[in-house]
Amino acid sequence: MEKLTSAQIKTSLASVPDWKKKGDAITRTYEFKDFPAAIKFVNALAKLAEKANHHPDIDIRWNKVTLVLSTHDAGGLTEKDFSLAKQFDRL
Ligand code: H2B
Repeated sequence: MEKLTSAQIKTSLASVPDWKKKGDAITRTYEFKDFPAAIKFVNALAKLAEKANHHPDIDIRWNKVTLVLSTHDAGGLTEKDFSLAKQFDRL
């Protein structure tokens, strides 16, 4: 998978407005009503991540879940990161 150019990253970021670029990755924090709701979300996203064989870094803090996506194999952001971010936003 090819690394995206900075122009491509700019365009892709516009399609996931709640995600922010942080170095070679994109990140978003989701907030839920409580811990069980946050865990339910994590379980659902884990299925999508496994299906795509692309796995976010996950930080869980009570009702907040922060995801970080990057394509380590490519050394930067690829279409895979944005594809998965979109899928997570639809959960
Ligand atoms: N997830 C993410 N986020 N980036 C990767 O580069 C990646 C991955 N690589 N999941 C996959 C697994 C790779 O290690 C396996 C061997 O396909």
